[in-house]
Amino acid sequence: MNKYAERINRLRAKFEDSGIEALYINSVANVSYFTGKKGNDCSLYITADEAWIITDFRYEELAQSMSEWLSFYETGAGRNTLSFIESREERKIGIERSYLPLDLWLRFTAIEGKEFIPVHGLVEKLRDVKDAEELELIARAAKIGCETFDYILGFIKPGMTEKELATEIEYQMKKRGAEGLSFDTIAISGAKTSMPHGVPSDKKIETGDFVTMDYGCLYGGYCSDMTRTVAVGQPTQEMKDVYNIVLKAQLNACEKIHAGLTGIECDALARDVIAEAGYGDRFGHSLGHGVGLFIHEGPSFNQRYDAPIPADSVVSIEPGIYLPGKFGVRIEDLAIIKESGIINLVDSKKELIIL
Ligand SMILES: [Mn+2]
Repeated sequence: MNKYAERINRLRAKFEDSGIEALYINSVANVSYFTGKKGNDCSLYITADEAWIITDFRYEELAQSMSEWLSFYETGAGRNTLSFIESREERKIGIERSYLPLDLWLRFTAIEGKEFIPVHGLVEKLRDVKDAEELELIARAAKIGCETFDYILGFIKPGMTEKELATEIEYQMKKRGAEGLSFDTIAISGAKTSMPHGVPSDKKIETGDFVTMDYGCLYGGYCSDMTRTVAVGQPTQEMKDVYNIVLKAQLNACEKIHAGLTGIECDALARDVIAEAGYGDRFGHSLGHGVGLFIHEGPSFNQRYDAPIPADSVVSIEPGIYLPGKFGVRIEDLAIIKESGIINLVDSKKELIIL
């Protein structure tokens, strides 16, 4: 049995607890998880003993290449998702509450004799734990990010704009084999670094600025994510002090996180260091998020995630301190979580770099 069929079986094992006889899957990442291909314009329908891919003529060959584990329902000429669902015997059909378009929900629920049950996180929970091949793809994506950082240190110069820097980061990742970006590149400077998700603009990088770069790429469909903050020219004492607090928090988390701790406990490993230094209210986001087919998935390091973090999940470790009107610092690595600790996929230098 191939790994996609195995994944489908693991999903089926959850049907009974969810009170469903079938699951309709239309989120691109979740379709990708069961097909191994980018799941655009395709949806899946999984029952206890059948698995269908629903798509049109353009994807005929692709769908047929999956015939080992997926039957193909070709849409077009009066056949569509609705007619497929109508033709099915299952009565209790799960839909992905976070992804089903409202339009489809309205059409589905107009079908008589069926009950549509919104489910949440069934596939996502499976995706939290990565297999060896997935870990390899994420590691490769992360390595492209690290190599790009090495290159970009020699590229940053006062007078260039944030947009120029962001564009170069993206070009360098693609040149190194990335097939795309895992999210819009953040490259911001000076006072703008106090905005955790600031957008690159025509602002020029100036001597004395912090520059924060938060970026990642796609490789084999999987995401990477990393952040570094560097100084261009001599930073002030306050900039150095704040940087070193974030660094201390980040290192403490990297050293002590392991599978089995809850997301709350992991988050506290960094948050407590920042709070003790007096900046607790200036670290307003979570410590980390899962990364995989999506840039933000499970599990999470935050102040609410009270479940144990599973081994072989991949999570970012990214504390920050943000001082409005002045500057911000964030340092982010990406780690495979193991029982014994983490495997850090980002090996770029973390001590303050002054260019
Ligand atoms: Mn991140």
